[in-house]
Order: sequence, then C-alpha cells, then structure tokens
Amino acid sequence: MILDKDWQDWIVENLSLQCSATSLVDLMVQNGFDRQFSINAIHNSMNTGIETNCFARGVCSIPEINYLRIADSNIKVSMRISKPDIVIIDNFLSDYECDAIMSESLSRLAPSEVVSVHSLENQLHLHRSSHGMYFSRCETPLIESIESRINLLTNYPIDHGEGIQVLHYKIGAEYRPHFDYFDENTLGGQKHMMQGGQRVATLVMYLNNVEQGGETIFPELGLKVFPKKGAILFFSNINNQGQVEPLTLHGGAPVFKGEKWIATKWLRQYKY
Ligand code: PD2
Ligand code: ZN
Repeated sequence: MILDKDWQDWIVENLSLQCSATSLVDLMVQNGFDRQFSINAIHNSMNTGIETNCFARGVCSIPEINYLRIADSNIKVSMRISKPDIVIIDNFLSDYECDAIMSESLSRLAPSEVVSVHSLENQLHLHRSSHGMYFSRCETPLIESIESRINLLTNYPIDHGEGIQVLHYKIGAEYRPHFDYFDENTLGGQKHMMQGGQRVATLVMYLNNVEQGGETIFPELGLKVFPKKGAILFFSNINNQGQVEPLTLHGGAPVFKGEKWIATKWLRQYKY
C-alpha cells in the first residue's frame, strides 16, 4: 500500500507544527488506515524530513511515540533520553521467546571475545568474562521473527543487522565499559568497517531477571539500566550529525547474585 501525496503532505505539515506522532497515527487509523502502516508512514516522514537523509548518514532511531503496535502486541516505550539517543521498551520479547533463546543457545556458548584494534581477528580479554554465541541471520523461525520485529521498530533493513549474539554472565562476570562503534583510527576498526560500515545502533534484549548486579551502565551519563526479562535497550552509536557518539560508553556491571542472559543486535550502516 502506498500513501497518496495529500496524506504525505498532511503528515509533513503536522509534524512541522509539532503535532505528536501518536495523535497523527490515531487520526490516520480513524480515517481507515492500518495502525502499523500509519506508524511506518510517519516514521519515514520523520526520517526523510530532516535536512539530509538520516538513513544515508547512518542515523538510526525509534519513532517518538508512546507505543508501537507490532505483531499484535502493544510495545510500550518506558524511558528515553535524546543525547545520546537511548530508548527502553518493556515486553519486547515474551517470556516464551526469552526462554527459547536461552535454551537454543546453551550448547553453543564459548568464552566471549573483543574486537582487536589490529586485525579482523577477535581476541579473549580480561575485561570481558561472559560466554556467548552468534545466531546467523534468520537462522530459526524465532530468530527471524525477532529480527523482523526489530526492523519494524527501527525501520532499519534486516540485511543491515549482524547476527543476534547471546551472552551469558555467571556470578562475577562483567563487560567493562567500551564502545560498540568501531574506531576508524585503528587497523582493526577499518577492516571491520569494510563490510557493512559503522555499527550505527545497539539493541540489548534482556532474557532474564538478575537477582543482584548485571546492570548495563553508561558511566558518562550516570545511567544504570536494570535487566528486566523481555525488555529491550536501544541506543544509537551515531549522533544527528552522523558522527560516532562517545557518550555511549557503556558496560555490563558484574553479576553479584543469580545469572544474566542477554541477546544483542548490532545494526550496520550498510548491508552486512
Ligand atoms: O551486558 C550488557 O549489559 C551489555 C550491554 C551493552 C553488553 C554489551 N553491550 C556488549 O556486549 O557489547
Ligand atoms: Zn556493548
């Protein structure tokens, strides 16, 4: 379905008048449009309406609305800040999906590695003591449905995403503060960027509740995100000017009690 020119102009005009995206979605639905179609149309206008096309500059965001209706469920935004662009959404995954990802990954877990600054080879590092594995893109029907949900949320094409990575932290395990974007000034960073360009955004999906510790921390912001089963943390590694954002420095705090399971998805600037 394609939105006709009058409706496209109506969206652009009302966004420029600072009308909320939610009210525009509601009005479109009252006029017979499908809710998800309306959300996508408004999202597209928000992105293309900005001076230079955000997408081409690697800017990836989530529409500024209170909730999104994706695959028959209401996904509610519970918190967001704008600089850097960080969004927390509850109930992105069901309990069943969280449990299935953990059990499907268990037999493939191996000590986690970090990106080398010298080459494409990753390496083990004292600063990262979790165990992890990667699903290839669309590897199972469950992974495929989560990737398509991420696409509806961010409007970023599925083929720009790295495979979903599952991480398991036992007591004491952590991931010290780091950046997810590649450092263009290192050989390793340049080599990684040759395929798919920069990591423009990170999504962390929390697969379980952690008894104590295991928060995702942003030391430059004084922000701690507590793991909550089914919730998702999104942050954009790129600012509005298309530059990497050092305020996204983040880490996984040590687990003190229980264990921590997450699944991460990195979105790339180009097809990956
Ligand atoms: O463990 C975490 O909470 C976390 C958060 C953000 C891990 C990563 N990023 C990562 O593995 O890069
Ligand atoms: Zn990270």
